[in-house]
Amino acid sequence: MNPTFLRSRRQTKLTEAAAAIRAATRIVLACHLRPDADALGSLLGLGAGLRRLGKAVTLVSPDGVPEMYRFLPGWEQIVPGAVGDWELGIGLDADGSDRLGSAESLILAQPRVINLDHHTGPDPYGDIQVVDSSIAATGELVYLLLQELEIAPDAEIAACLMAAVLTDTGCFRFSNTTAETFRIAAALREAGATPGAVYDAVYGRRSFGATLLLGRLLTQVSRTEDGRVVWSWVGRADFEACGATGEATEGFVDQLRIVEGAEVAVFFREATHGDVRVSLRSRGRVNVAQVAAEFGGGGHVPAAGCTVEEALPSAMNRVIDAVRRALPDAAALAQP
Ligand SMILES: [Mn+2]
Repeated sequence: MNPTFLRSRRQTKLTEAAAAIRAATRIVLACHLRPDADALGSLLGLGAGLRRLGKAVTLVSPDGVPEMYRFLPGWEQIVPGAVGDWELGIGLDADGSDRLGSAESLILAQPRVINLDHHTGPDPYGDIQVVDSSIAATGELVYLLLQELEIAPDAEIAACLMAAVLTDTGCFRFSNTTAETFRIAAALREAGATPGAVYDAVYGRRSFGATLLLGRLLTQVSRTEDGRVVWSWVGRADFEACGATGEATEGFVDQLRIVEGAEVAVFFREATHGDVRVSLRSRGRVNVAQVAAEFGGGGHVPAAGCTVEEALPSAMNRVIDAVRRALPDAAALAQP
């Protein structure tokens, strides 16, 4: 779809969302499972903005706030679930309402529901769907919505939205980074947010256990004969031996993405229940969101994820097979 059309559709939806917010006094907001900085930053940034409008706001993250994101101002206000009554529910950064986990029924039960998201998934929900896959971060949509509500970001809101935008653009490196992204980032910087503080908190530190685990990732790395697909894994035994937790693997897939010749990088992590979490990254020629969708996951063209309920070796085989099939000239290579 052409960008002008997308922008005008987005503007219509933002106006509708702002009207619904103005009409409500009690509002519940929730972000997706296994939250990232875009989910939590959007939750906190929008929550702080709505409070400035005098709204009573409840902020829900079904999986809580991981240690690494506890630099976000106001994170202590986030609860894993809530009971009460509200007039409006807002889901953030969730590719389908099921991504809200235990907060799904809470959000969908509200008299009016806004869905604020930038994923490509085919599963929209809510009365007002502010969904624009051309935008880099849900945090940008929150910024635009606050503008619509005539709220200029203060230092707290700016810090939260900067975290959202900086991380979902890979520090402004990904192809989703637009001129508009920089205009929004400039406004956030003007309001007091510093990209360096976000970088230090999210990427600039690694625990000793995570460092040992990274060593395992690097020694267990493999690639296809042509080098176009690079993957590695860490199993439960690795976590135990290194004294590391699931959070330690943040950014691991990027260590695979930077291998020379890699078009697609895949990181497999054996979770405590025995299922396998898969992170996929692409240099852009392969749509890894489509690969992830084959396994019930989702994401964006360059970055996606899924969970495979199988033993690690068979999960790895199946996903790498699917990636091979998704390579642009896979059909030509298959010719005898
Ligand atoms: Mn996002």
